[in-house]
Amino acid sequence: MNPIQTSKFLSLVLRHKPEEVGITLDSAGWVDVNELLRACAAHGKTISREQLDDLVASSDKQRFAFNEDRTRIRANQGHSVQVELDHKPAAPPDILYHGTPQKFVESILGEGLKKMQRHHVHLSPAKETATKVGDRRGKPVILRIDAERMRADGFTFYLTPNNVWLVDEVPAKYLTVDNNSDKPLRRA
Ligand code: HQG
Repeated sequence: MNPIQTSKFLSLVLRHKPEEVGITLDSAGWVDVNELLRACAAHGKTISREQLDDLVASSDKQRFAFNEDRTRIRANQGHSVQVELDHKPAAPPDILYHGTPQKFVESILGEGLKKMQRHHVHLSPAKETATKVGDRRGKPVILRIDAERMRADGFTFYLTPNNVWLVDEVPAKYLTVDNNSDKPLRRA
């Protein structure tokens, strides 16, 4: 597996289907590193400890984290299996962004942003990140979230180690379409 395939496979195992390699995650999403690597190898997906270290260190979005003594690993966010990640509540920036494909916008402006299959709605402090997220599934539209007003109204926000802001939902009244959404995405 190349690093992207390895990252995708570990995302599958550590977020969605640990049973794919016959492991279980603990209640906070952690699994013993040796157990994980043994289980992957037993299912034809050999990953060395060195490859894993490189992946955790270099992942563009810091998808995975080791515990302090580096004996356990988990996904930082994005799970569909039940886990308690213990992200700390924090005060968000005044404005956050969410990128979504055009086809979802009407529904979102009607019923708000829902967490769908994930545990939270994912929001970004940077428009560019939101654009990339929306761009995964079609022409992206950027939504602006009045996070300052949501916080004042009692919504709790959580910050992940990879700078994603999480919230249970965003009711429609806090959402507006960003005017510059239709600018083409500049690709590196
Ligand atoms: C949409 C990836 C209709 C929502 C990304 C999104 C991100 C609604 C989709 C991270 C809706 C859910 C999260 C409503 C929300 N009606 N559509 N009421 N409410 N939606 O993948 O935010 O590579 O669960 O706009 O890069 O797209 O996995 O969430 O389009 O960082 O590390 O429903 O996942 O990172 O899709 O992406 P997702 P997301 P990773």
